[in-house]
Amino acid sequence: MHKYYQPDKETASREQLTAWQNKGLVETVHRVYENVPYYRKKMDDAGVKPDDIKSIEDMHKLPFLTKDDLREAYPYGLLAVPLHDCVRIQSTSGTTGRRVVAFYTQHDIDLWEECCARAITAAGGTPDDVVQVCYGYGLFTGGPGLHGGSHKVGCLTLPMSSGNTDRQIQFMTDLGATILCCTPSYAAYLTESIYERGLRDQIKLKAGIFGAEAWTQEMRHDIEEKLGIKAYDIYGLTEISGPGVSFECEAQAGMHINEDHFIAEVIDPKTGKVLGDGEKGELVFTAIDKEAFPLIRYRTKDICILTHEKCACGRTHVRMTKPLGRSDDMLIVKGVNVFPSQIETVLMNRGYAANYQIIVDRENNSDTIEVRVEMTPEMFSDELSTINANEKELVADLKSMLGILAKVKLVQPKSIQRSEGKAVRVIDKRNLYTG
Ligand code: DLL
Repeated sequence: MHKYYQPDKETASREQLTAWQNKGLVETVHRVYENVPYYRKKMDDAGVKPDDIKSIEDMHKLPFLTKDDLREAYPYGLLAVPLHDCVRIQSTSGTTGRRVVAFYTQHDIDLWEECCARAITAAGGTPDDVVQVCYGYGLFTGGPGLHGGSHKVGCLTLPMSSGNTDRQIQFMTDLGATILCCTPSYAAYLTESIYERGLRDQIKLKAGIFGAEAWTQEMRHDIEEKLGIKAYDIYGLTEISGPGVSFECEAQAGMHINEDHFIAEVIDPKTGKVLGDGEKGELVFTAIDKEAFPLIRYRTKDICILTHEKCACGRTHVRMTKPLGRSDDMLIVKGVNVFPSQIETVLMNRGYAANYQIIVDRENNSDTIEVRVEMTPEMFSDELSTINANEKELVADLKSMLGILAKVKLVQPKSIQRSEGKAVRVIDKRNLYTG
């Protein structure tokens, strides 16, 4: 029944996992050195030859790969097989510079979909389930990845893609969707819309698989409670395959990284030094059994913590925390590091929905930060004095969370634009990185 709970792989001993990783790493390094001139040069420049890599103990000798490398090598420069062998491309949603394009052979697609199938199975999915996929289809990996995973598990798959909320809710109720796959911000929006239409009773959902953007525990609990489901986090990135690089199990205590396919390291983003379990740093991945686009020591910019501690579910694969921020999009406001997730925590703790925007600006050489958040519908009819008091309350909470003063503006319900994909939470008007 649970075809994609694969105990032989997912509960393999550490010795077995290490043996697979050693073999996969050595083979991959030799293969890319021979087939990819860009890698050969990178390794030559770093003074490392394929024979220097005998096991994962030698990983630290290999140079890191970054998004800049991908841009430089765009489009075919990192391809490790003839283009003729590829059957698909996917691409990131990047808005600056050249897009990142990832290539897949049929083997790579199967591997990726298997990861997504494991995620769906870990969320309780079986062939009896109806999986509604409202991640975007197309170049974005969200739709195609979960879609393929759902097929592999044998679920009835509703390939909705993003948007058209009325239609989403109609199919959800008419066809009795039991598992919802979308971004957490869209899940929050769908929840709100289901309540508005008075359709909560007609929803049969039991689980949600939400990822592709940061979300807090508070947001998880809110969605779980309102929809009566269990909400699972799922993580991934186009460069490594897409969603399913890691996923949550029923313990909801970190995401298991599919270690039989990907080696994970956490490094100090400044020095590149490899950090141990429990230490916070930048996540780095090496794909050990991909054919077309096998990235080695790819720096994700996602900040997180790994743990090899035993998980209650029995899976042995290492777990990562949800990304705690990005080493590159962390905001520095008045010299203080600010993560949008901290602001979200404050808002959710005070009962606001996750409809907010953070606007950072600079006036008279001094940074300003303003948080716009929608009033709850009850508040909308309150006196101005009450609204002012609520704003003041939030200012105080934010001050104690962030250590700096942030302006707060309560705006009318529904006035912040909803997202069907990844929400745009931060508007940084300072243009610190241009010119
Ligand atoms: O977002 C793949 C994906 C699709 C993951 C659907 C999960 C579900 P990219 O567009 O390449 O791929 O963006 C990758 O998104 O480096 C993280 O910064 C962020 N991200 C992905 N999953 C999570 C998550 C897809 N669960 C980038 N929590 C990554 C927080 C996430 N951030």
